[in-house]
Amino acid sequence: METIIEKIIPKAFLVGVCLNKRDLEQKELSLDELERLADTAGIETKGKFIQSRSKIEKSTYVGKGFLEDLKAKMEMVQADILIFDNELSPTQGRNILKRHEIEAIDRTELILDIFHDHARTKEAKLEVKIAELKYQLPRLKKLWSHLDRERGSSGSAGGASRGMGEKQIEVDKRIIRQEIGKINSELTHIMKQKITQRKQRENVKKVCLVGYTNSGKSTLFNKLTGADVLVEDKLFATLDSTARSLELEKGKSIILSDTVGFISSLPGNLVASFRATLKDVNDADLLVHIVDISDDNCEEQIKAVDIVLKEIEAHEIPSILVFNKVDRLSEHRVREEIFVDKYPRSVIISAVTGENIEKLLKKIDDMLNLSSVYKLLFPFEEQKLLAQLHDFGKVLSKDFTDEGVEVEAVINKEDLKKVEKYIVKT
Ligand SMILES: Nc1nc2c(ncn2[C@@H]2O[C@H](COP(=O)(O)OP(=O)(O)OP(=O)(O)O)[C@@H](O)[C@H]2O)c(=O)[nH]1
Ligand SMILES: [Mg+2]
Repeated sequence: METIIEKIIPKAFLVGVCLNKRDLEQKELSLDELERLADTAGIETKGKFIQSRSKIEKSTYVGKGFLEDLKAKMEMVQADILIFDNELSPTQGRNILKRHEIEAIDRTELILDIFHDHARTKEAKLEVKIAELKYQLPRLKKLWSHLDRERGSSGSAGGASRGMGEKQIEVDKRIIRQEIGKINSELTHIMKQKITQRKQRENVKKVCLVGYTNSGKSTLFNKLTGADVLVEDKLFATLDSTARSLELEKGKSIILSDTVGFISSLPGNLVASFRATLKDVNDADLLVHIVDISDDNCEEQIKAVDIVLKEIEAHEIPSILVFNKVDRLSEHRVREEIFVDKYPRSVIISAVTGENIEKLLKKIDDMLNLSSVYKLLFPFEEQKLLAQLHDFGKVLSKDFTDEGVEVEAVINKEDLKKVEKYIVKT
């Protein structure tokens, strides 16, 4: 007899909070992104709600009445979970379940779930495991509180009245910490091996593709190197790093890497756990920052990527801004015209049609050969030139002193003549 296995797709309501009316549009875009995350994780979105309020409700994040109302609506469409577009504290998650009988998860848990499913290499799997364990640590209570209830314990800490659940939590916490320690040493071992491999190709310049998830990094990587890294219209298709040699011109090769994409409000733990995978970013001589120009939120995405680059201390590496998917803009390409003016140092390409790829390769070559870091001292009356430097160079630091403004910046040789007289000899 044939058995039909019905795949049960979890159904969810998505919830965001808006504390300031001016942020409403941004919150809506963020909820749309959460819906894409849910879809990637195999969860169907049944409704999206934003609650406007003046401050966060400490115990349940959103208000009691709002939760009751949501619960009724969820029952009507048989939605099983509530996904919050922000990080819920362990207590808030617990309270929502206990007081309203609603299973609530947050953005972080959803991202962790996707990372869990998409990790392919041993390194990425270990990194995801660490992030999961760190996420679990403060939330263990949820799993064991039933022990206290069953034994009628008051659950108060200390002495003989201490509940079974509480003891179990401590044991578990110790086990989890030991596990994290073990995985960390395994990762250190893998990283050491990688360093040895890298030393052998030290004299080759390294270029790394970075950018928001789904911006087209892997598509460009495959196009340039002939590799077949997985490309998907889903978030976080790539979770590991791949490196390939690429010939810029005859006899002149670089190493190009494709790596995991970033997203706004990327959980700190996750970034910290991905040190080994993100090592390709830190080791690069040049970063190629890919942006999806067809996404209405792309300027916010640039900012989100810059925040993560700063977090992993890669913000001082010279970079090229590349707007991708220009083929998706409508006929008049108004946004392209605006961005050419607004980001004059950027390159606008299509990784699919190949438009402007040659121009990008030339730019990569120029940047690798020609840019270096310079120390400059600008007299106060040269403010205009200093403002221009922000445009044609990459300002790393700025210090106001008695003599003028001390600046450290990455400057292309072509532009150097504009500020040459202010270079400080070291
Ligand atoms: N129209 C168009 N689509 C593109 C272009 N580049 C990438 N895409 C599509 O965008 C989606 C995401 O592409 P990927 O290359 O997987 O993006 P990614 O930046 O590697 O994404 P993650 O690995 O998930 O961070 C896929 O459906 C691609 O086919 C482009 O230039 N034009
Ligand atoms: Mg990718």
